[in-house]
Amino acid sequence: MDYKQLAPFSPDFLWGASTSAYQVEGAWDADGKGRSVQDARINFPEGTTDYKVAADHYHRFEEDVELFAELGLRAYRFSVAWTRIIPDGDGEVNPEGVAFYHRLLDALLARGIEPVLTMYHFDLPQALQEKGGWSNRATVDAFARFAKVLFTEYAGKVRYWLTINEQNMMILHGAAIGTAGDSGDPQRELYQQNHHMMLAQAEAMQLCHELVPNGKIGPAPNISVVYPASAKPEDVLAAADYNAIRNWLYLDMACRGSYNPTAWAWMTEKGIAPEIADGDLEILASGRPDFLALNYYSTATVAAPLGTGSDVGAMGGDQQLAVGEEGVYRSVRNEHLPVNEFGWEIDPVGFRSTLREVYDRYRLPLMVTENGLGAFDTLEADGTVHDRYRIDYLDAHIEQMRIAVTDGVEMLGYCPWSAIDLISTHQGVRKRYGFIYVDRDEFDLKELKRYRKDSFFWYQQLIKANGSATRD
Ligand code: BGP
Repeated sequence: MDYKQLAPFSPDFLWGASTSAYQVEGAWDADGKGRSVQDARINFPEGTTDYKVAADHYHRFEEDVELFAELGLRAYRFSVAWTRIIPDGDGEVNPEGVAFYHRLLDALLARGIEPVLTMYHFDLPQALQEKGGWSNRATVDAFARFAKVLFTEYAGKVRYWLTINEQNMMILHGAAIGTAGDSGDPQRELYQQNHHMMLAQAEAMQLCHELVPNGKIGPAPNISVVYPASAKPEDVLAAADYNAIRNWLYLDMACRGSYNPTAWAWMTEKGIAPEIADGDLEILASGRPDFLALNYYSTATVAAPLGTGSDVGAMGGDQQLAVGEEGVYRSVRNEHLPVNEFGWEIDPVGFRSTLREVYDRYRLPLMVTENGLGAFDTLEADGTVHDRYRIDYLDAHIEQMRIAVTDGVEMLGYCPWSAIDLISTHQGVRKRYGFIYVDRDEFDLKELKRYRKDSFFWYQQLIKANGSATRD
């Protein structure tokens, strides 16, 4: 549908930007912090850095928050490192870790920036991992306890809470993100982990409503609509199946407290359905989100599977590249879409479709907590960074989000990835996303000086105009 005129963004729309603890903070063992699975990780791709120093935000957060304020951010989405708060995951609380996030929150609030706090973003305490991680049901209790500490400490300072970042990607790409266990049946193990994370999330949502007056909480999966490769009925069905497995399994559980029937049938067929203990269904039904957060980078396109033993069209193994599955769907390249330097398809219209679809299904306000373009930026001799490609990407997505608002989607805010350069999940520091350039290489830390990119000034203007500068 085309519109003669687009609806405006609401005056209190949360224009923000995002980061996550292990990718930005560094200071991996400072002030009593325990090791997380990301600190313990050894399988970094050749030539890429670990997370020990990252952007050193832990030591430079005041300077960074000052820059965020200059950028005009109305919200900042960040994650708390579980291992700063409870170093071994389920033992003593570390007062220095707790104090760090108080300082960060105070700095944000003093500048009128609304904090959006992710409780857990890929960085499970290594001590819990050694006890079985999410395969061990005790991790559910550990998470609930951690959640209680966060709610009690930060209730007066944080209104918007996110439970688990991209739970669906931790399950779908467990091997790449580091959640896959070492049992002989990784997929079965992953879906048991998924069940445990669902329980943990439901408990956290319930606790938030008890402990945080005016608190709002939601999940933060990576959601994107799945297109059928053609109008062939079998392709359409394959897309519906993958939509259920990739998206609705997670959001149905968060919003409706029950398993998506198609996803459940798929798990049963494959023999990977989780064990459900007495009382689990009640716990799952007891948690309700107040809003839905979602990360969006790209769409996926799939076709009907071919016969046994045939190609499933695996396109790689990271969070945006669908891997096909025999008998279910075949991943295909969408010839209508360009790709970025890392092979991710770029699809702003798919962003509008995704927002509409999610809102139609669940009727809860939406917040975008990631969207952005990873690229190799160049710092010029005069300290400028000309990242027109990033501006184009963000501008096209914001335009489609505005059309989605005109379609009737209730949007709370938009927090692109990322506020400042940080370490990518798979491709080191060279794959940059930030509005602020951090001068370091993979192994040469230089001075970690901050520079404003062209996208910084562009986003600053866009926020000032409440998102309408370039198109009214
Ligand atoms: C999301 C993660 C982020 C971030 C982003 C970009 O899946 O939630 O942590 O890493 O993707 O991905 P990458 O860093 O692999 O380019």
